[in-house]
Amino acid sequence: MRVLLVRPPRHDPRLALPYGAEPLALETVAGALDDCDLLLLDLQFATESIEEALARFSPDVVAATGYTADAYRVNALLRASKQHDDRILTVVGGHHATVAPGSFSFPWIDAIVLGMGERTLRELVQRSAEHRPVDDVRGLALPRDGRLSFTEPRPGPQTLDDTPVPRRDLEGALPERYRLFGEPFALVNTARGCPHRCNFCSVQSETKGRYLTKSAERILSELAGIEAQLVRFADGNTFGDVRRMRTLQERIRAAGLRKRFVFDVRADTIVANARLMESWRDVGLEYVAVGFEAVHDRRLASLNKATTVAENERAISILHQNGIRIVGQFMVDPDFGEEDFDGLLAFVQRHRIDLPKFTVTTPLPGTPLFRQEESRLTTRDYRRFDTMHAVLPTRLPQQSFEARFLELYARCYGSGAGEGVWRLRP
Ligand code: B12
Ligand code: SF4
Repeated sequence: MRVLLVRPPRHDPRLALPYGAEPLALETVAGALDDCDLLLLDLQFATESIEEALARFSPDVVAATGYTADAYRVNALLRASKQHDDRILTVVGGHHATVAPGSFSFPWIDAIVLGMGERTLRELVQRSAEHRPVDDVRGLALPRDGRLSFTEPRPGPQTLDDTPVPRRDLEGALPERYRLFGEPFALVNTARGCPHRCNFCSVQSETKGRYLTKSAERILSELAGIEAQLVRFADGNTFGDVRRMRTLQERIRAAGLRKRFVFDVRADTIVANARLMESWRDVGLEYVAVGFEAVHDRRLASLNKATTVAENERAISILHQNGIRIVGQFMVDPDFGEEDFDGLLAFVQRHRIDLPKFTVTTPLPGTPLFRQEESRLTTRDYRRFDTMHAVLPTRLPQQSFEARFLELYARCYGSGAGEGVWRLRP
């Protein structure tokens, strides 16, 4: 069977990320498609069009991924695939497909995969090879006659140790384009879901509230097979199980594995495990991404973040003391006034956050915040749900809000920012 795996292009040039990350979700599902001919079309970087790839590769299956802001483009890609040849089985999976399958309820889509897609996609491809219907494959939403019908839910795994090792060798991969801070890097997924319940975060919905992990042994063997020196753990929350991370640090040290790491860690976890941060620094931890989110306790409480500004500040000083660089994530609320923008910028500068990242608070489908704010949304155009645009009413006039948002990046990085830092265009 011939399977074309597609990642859509970036939808908005404003989201000019400082690097491109490998399409880990597609590499992961590809790991379960042992005896298939696979072609990756990574439209974030590829110059070939979907039409060209379809003509060149003649796939039996086209399988696409995407976030919420990508839904429109994923639909266009699968529509083009169906138009090219209506015998192609068209499949969509990923985060948005899981939390908002209705976005893909169109006749040109045969199957919407809900949740972790390795086993489901494998079964879909097998069915297609045997010319059998897919209607009873577990874990699907099926667009039928303008409505969605759902198959029996697929029970999730108990551990991630049984998941396939991602295929980083796919034809069509563009490793030279996957760079972080200007250098080649690899993404390694070690955990899914999260034990916390921040109301803006959709990570919990991917595992129905459970926290699933790979063991230290499994992570170590995956790391050993990776060429890049720099590794970013691609988890919502890498340190949800601190004991696991202690064991992994010890194993890495004992094995003498020399890599440099980027992790996401919560501020309260850093504060409670300052010595562990130091130990990780000694085995290569260089950057920690922290969701500080806000500079007022009142606001942190309204996000259900379960951290305080004092904890954020303590975490910052622990990271500074250990020489670990900080990727600090902050949410810009549509309700921000001039004084809030000033206060946020002052906090970032005062605390010498190395790489601040600002996003506009966005009620993403599948989150408690979405359910809470749905009636106030100013648009349902998911292209704007990229966390770079306001989709709720702004207190400042919309244009002033946008200008002040962009100014945060300009003030932190200057206008001549190049590869390695965030660039944002108006
Ligand atoms: C690592 C990460 C990043 C990395 C790398 C992303 C990448 N691979 O390109 C970086 C830092 C670059 C990043 C950037 C962004 N991210 Co991000 N990111 C994540 C994170 C933490 C892990 C994603 C990951 O790689 N997981 C590991 C893989 C293996 O799992 P997976 O993607 O879930 O895929 C599985 C299933 O979804 C399914 N599946 C997925 N695709 C497909 C396709 C098919 C055909 C099938 C069958 C199945 C399937 O099967 C896979 C294997 O089980 C998630 C949170 C999370 N825990 O998911 C957020 C998350 C995905 N990111 C999010 C967002 C919003 C963004 C940004 C828009 C933020 C911003 N404004 O900068 C950008 C967009 C980047 C872009 N357009 O490319 C949101 C998406 C929410 C949404 N509904 O859209 C998430 C969920 C976090 C959140 N805020 O809730 N991100
Ligand atoms: S924002 Fe981070 S800590 Fe909060 S629920 Fe999401 S992954 Fe967990």
